[in-house]
Amino acid sequence: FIAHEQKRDQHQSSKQHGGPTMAEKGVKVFGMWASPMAIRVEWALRLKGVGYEYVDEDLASKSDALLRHNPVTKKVPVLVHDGKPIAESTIIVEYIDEAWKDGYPIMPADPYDRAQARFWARFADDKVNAYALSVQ
Ligand SMILES: N[C@@H](CCC(=O)N[C@@H](CS)C(=O)NCC(=O)O)C(=O)O
Repeated sequence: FIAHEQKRDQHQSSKQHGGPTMAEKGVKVFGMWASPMAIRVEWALRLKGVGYEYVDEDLASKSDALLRHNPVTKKVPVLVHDGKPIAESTIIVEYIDEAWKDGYPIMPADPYDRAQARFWARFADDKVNAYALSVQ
């Protein structure tokens, strides 16, 4: 099964970014090149200097691995860390910030500033979603 998944991932144009260390070994991002939400996750990993494997999904024909890791919304991005999947870009970014605490801080330290950061992230998402609906 693992061999099959590796083959499938290679087929889905999987690339390694950055130099992996012990803790980063199992970091994988399922994204789509034009997805701002997936790019958000890649930026967070790059800010932290975390090496990761990237799997570019064809959203018209999603991989079994994506559907298995995110059976609820079936959307990208999905971060898989040591075999454990996380969906939703803002939740993933906060996870990355907490999991790699020693790297570049992404969220502000102050609770009020954190609330503001979450407000603007959601505001931007709502705008992107409204635009996406209007062009469908
Ligand atoms: N709220 C989600 C939105 C993710 C999202 O909309 N992903 C799109 C690509 S930008 C997707 O996977 N679309 C495929 C589908 O809806 O089936 C997040 O922030 O992660």
